[in-house]
Amino acid sequence: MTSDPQPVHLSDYRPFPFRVEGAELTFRLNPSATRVLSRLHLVRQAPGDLRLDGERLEVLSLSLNGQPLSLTPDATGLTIPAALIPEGPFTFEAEVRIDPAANTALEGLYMSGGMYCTQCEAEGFRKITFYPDRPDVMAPFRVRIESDLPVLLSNGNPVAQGTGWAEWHDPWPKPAYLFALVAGDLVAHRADFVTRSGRPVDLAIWVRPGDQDRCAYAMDSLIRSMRWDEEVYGREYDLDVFNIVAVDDFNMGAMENKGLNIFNSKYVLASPETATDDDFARIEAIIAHEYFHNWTGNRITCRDWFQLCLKEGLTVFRDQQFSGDMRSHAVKRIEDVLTLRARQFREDAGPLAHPVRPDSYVEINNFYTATVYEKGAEVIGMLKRLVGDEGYATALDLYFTRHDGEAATIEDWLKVFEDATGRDLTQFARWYTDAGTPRVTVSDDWQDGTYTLTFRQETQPTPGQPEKPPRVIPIAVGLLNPNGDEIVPTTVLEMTEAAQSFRFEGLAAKPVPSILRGFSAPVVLDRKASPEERAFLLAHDTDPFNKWEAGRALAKDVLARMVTEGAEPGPDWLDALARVALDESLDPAFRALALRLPGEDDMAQTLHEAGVTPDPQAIHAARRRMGRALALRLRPQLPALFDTLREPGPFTPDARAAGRRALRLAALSLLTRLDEGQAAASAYRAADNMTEEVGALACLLDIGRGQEELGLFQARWQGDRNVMDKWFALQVLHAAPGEAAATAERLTRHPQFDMKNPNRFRSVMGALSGNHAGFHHISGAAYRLTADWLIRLDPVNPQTAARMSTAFETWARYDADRQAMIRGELQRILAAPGLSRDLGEMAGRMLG
Ligand code: 0A1
Ligand code: ZN
Repeated sequence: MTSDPQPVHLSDYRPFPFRVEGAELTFRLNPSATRVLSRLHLVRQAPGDLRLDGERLEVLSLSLNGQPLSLTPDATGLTIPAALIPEGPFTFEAEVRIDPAANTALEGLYMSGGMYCTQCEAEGFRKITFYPDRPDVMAPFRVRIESDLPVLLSNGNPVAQGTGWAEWHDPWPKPAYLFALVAGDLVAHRADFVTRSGRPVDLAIWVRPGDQDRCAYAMDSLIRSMRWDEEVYGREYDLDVFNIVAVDDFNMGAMENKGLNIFNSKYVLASPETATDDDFARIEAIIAHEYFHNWTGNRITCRDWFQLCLKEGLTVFRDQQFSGDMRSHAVKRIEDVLTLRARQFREDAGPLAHPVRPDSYVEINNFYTATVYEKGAEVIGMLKRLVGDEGYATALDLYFTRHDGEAATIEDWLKVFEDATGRDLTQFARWYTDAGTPRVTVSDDWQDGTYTLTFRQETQPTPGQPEKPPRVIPIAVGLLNPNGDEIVPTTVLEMTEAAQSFRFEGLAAKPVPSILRGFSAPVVLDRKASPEERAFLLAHDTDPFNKWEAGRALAKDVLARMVTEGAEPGPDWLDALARVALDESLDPAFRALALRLPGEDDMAQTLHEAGVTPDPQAIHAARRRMGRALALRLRPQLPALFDTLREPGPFTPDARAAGRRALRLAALSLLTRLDEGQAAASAYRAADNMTEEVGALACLLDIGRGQEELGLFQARWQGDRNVMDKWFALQVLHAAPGEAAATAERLTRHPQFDMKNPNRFRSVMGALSGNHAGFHHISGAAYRLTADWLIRLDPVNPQTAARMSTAFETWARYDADRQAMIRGELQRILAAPGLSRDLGEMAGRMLG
């Protein structure tokens, strides 16, 4: 680490003083000594030196217009003084040597299982060659790859190839972060696509030999995504080929490199035997996400990394719309809100809170967060609600025509909406610049046929932002009659003040309000409703999200009282939930979601916000009692629920079948609390798909059984990296609180544990922090183990170490002992010699 890395500020943005008219790259691949020749055609746009980024490059030669340059790069790049640069167009050439085999950080050019691949977002290209590695410098690329490996891929269209070489040309100007190269012994799963204007596109998914029969679902998802983007957004694909490559060692989910998406193999490879329903759904979503980036990210990119949400928020929003269209909008919305609350609300409430568009960072890789992605998507959802579907469609058309080929900002994005709809979005822009989750408190009043809803909004201070002016909040509301009929259909109330009332007149009886339908804004809704009212909405609300939300709120009230008062669940909640669980007119996927108990981490946050210090062990114990009470209530129906939902015929991954399996497994999980695992043990043996295999195993592990099944699982899946990740994760996730750290520690000594593989590392250490009561066990063992491994991983893969450190972001919720232990571990991390900028920034921010 260079001492005390300096933050980068949005306000310091300056355009690059040169244009890159073309980049020509030649790669002579060699595992430990790859030579990269680059020829950049440049033109001056404004006065100044030419500064090129470059890190860990061994310089072989540098020249300008053919004249050797005797310049020495510093640790972060190379400066060519203005005096050496001619007036007109000129050519800069560099030859450098890099070592892909030693690149365990998985940024730049690296090796994974014998293949070469790249990851350049955000700032990996500078580890490949000297270049203005910033998203607002866009250029067409020509690439020549020289290697004995049979498959040589880069961005754009293939130009020519021969024995030991291939050439690619990408005609679309792009920033360096979208550059990609792959070389390996790979096989393709192929398909054809014809765009609606008649362009034929060769589609290929490249995998290791033996994996080609697990690509069909990803390919099908790709084709559906391409068609959907044409139909819904009017966006067509723009090259002759579209390639996807699956790699085992990858820091994130996938990457949208132009024409050559690179994926973590777990988000490509799937068969019924190896992938769960959740895996299938995630593959569909991520394939779509990366494909959609072709327009929202690639054709229109970000001016600088502060604008990351411009491409990510919009692309997440689009992939969520797509999944909703492919599956069920109601179920998708509930799942998305569950994720938002679990990850983004948690982030927004702690020391890592930052705006959707941050205004400073030390390491940009630390800002690929739930706030930028998921809250970024929520902000677009609100915008769409405020301007309406038509306004949204007009604004997007304008966005694509106005900014195609450009590197844009959030200001550009909002201006498009203002111009297309005539709306003033000054106040709305706060959603991008202000961190924190608003809390909206509701009270109501009923008088002479007039029903009044009064809302108050308040946002707690976040790091660096003490003041929180009110935001515009679209609150979708419907009103129901006491008999369950809807008397006021969904209406969007626009809250713009700190406190504001809305009146509904001419009503015959006091209505029951359904507030924040569809989760119309990412806020915490604070409404003290009676259990009867919640049960009423659970039974009658016509808005599926709020119907589910009513059940969830009821469950959280029950669980909170169990934790704080030692109460037991009463018949009101049990009966209301049982009615939904057994209602065959409802979608099984919805019923399964209704049966899911509130998460322990979520409960801890809710208690903390209510002024109660959460005791992780007490929450865990209460949640188990809650599950058992529900199981007892449903006892007579559980076996039938489990059996009749069995899918006849072969496995299909569609939403209908997945929903039936989800409900079946919810029933199995309850049954397991009553029969000591008998049903789960036989379900495990009868399972013919991974969803049920993993589902049954999880049930057994939850009650401290499943050792024999773990052995069977291991024997069967030994040779499959992606499936074995599940084996590692399950044991830690479902370990008893007092055993979680020891289980994780034991697994780190397993011969198949490999910290260099991010998926494997996450399957142990990520699972440990996902086991709430285990992670926060009062012994502090999990804290210590996590910190030990972050310190060990940091020099190998700082990016993944930094991401995993968010396990500690919630320290301020807990009691003094736990706080001291966590802070102690964060201080220990901060004191580690040679700490990376990535992990250093995270630990520093968490300590405050
Ligand atoms: N842009 C990708 C995610 C991604 C981001 C950063 C990476 O390395 C630091 C890798 C991938 C996406 O949104 O899918
Ligand atoms: Zn993305």
